[in-house]
Amino acid sequence: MNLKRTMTGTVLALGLTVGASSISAEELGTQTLNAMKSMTHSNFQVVWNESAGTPSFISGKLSEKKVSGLHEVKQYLEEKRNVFQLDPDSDLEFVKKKTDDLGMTHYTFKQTVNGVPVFGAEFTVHTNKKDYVSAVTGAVHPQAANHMKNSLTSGISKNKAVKNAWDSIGLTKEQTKADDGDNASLSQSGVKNSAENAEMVVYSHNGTNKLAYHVELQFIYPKPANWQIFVDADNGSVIDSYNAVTDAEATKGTGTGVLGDTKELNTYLKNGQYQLYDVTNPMNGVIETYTAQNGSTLPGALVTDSDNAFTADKQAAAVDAHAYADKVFDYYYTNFDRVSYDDNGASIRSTVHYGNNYNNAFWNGQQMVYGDGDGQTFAPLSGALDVVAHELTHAVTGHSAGLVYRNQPGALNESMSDVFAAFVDRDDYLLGEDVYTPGKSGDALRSISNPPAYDQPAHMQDYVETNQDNGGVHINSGIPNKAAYLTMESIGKDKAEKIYYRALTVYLNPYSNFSDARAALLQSAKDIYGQGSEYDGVARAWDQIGVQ
Ligand code: D38
Ligand code: ZN
Ligand code: CA
Repeated sequence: MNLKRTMTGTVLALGLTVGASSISAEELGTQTLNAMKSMTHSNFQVVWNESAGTPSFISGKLSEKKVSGLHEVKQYLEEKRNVFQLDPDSDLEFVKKKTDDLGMTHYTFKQTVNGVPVFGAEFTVHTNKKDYVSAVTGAVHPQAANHMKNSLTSGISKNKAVKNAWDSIGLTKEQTKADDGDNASLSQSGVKNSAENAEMVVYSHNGTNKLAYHVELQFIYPKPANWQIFVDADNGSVIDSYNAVTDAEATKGTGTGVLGDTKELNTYLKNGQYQLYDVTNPMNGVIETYTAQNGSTLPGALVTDSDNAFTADKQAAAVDAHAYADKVFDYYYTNFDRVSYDDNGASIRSTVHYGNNYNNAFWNGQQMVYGDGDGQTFAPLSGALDVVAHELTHAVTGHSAGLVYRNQPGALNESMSDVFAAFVDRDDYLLGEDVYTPGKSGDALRSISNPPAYDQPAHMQDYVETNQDNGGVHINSGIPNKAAYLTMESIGKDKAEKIYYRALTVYLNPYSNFSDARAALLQSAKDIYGQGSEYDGVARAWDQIGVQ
């Protein structure tokens, strides 16, 4: 990187001579700077290119007399050779002269070394309408001349350079012509599907100057590219290369989930790899899915695939984490206009393959994390939509009610995650049935319709006082879970979810207890539906579990 320094000078008259042989940028800079001070005009501005040891932009009154026409511009440069470090006869090739509508004239040159252009080294002298030099701009590499004068012999042919360039991107010109002729609009426009181009240049890169072929490889198939490749003219190696068509776009892939089902995935093509990176949702961030690399460091590595078909067994957990995170995003967005868990479009990140046979999943305050399960008790936990909904709802709760994760507020927090899991995975009241005990059917981790079947209380008289599990947050959640189930049965899930979402985001707070939850839900029912059957349904549900 070129560090730049800007300075403003009021100048003294000083005489100075500059040696011409090979010197460092720093020495050159000091010499040039001193020489610049000898330009006897006040109030000039300089942008300094430290690595080249030359100014890249000087403006001010830069000539003591009129400079008009190419001949006088060259004379001027000759006179100021100690500043610009260039011999206008041997180092510069005139490119064009243009006078603009302000009456200023711009003389553009390119720097050459023995007639070979220095890549990107354009140099312009600007004169004002009175023909005084008002600016000199451009990036020149005076050291290119110093370093290269004796090494301008090319070891390889242009054809060999082009071949090495194709090799370096792993394609042949034939492969990029695959669709030539098929595309009517392209062939009509005279634009070729595939073009190659090579020119010999002096290339300044990382502080060295080398004779190189600047090879351009431009094509549409197999994907759009504009490769800029610099091949060492001496030994044929690639000095530098980049693709000026940014190789990244939203794509649609497919995948096989934990239960063997096939699904569409929103993916992203970057540098030839498809990523589980979904940019299609109306959010600021993205939905992105990682794999833990060594057990438990988070987030791990973004999951990628070379052909956009995520069908390998080891990809299944990531496929479901990715697809289900999107489903849950859609649930909150379409039903409640909520844009991600923070309602501000935050990225939704998941990591799968966490730990070793880890029989759990969690929200860590920043992202979702899923174990693979041990294969007996659990299949990979992201394989269940309701588990994903449960975890992401912890994030929603954290950014809304903020229920603290202990005792009654903690049990309400847990309950909200189970209840929204039953709204998202809509056709049962069970949690985790799709991944719990893959060898056994009909069981689950919890049930909001029948908490006691899973060792949870379903009535306030069975509330468990314990120091375990943050005061039994996964135990006592059975009580508000049962109330939610009774509400759903009474008024339907469509109405119940509106009431629950409003209570969670409007009326509950970090220290709300079960009675506060009852009051918050009743208030929400009243706000939305008035004091009718919906309100009564909520009231009867909480009556039945013994919370007033
Ligand atoms: C049952 C069995 C073994 C382990 C577990 C449960 C067994 O039957 O042998 C562990 N476990 C899993 C869960 N609860 N305990 C269920 C998950 C749900 C979402 C799938 C769960 N996880 C907690 C949560 O999200 O609230 O509820 C996270 C716990 C965090 C642990 N540090
Ligand atoms: Zn939970
Ligand atoms: Ca379920």
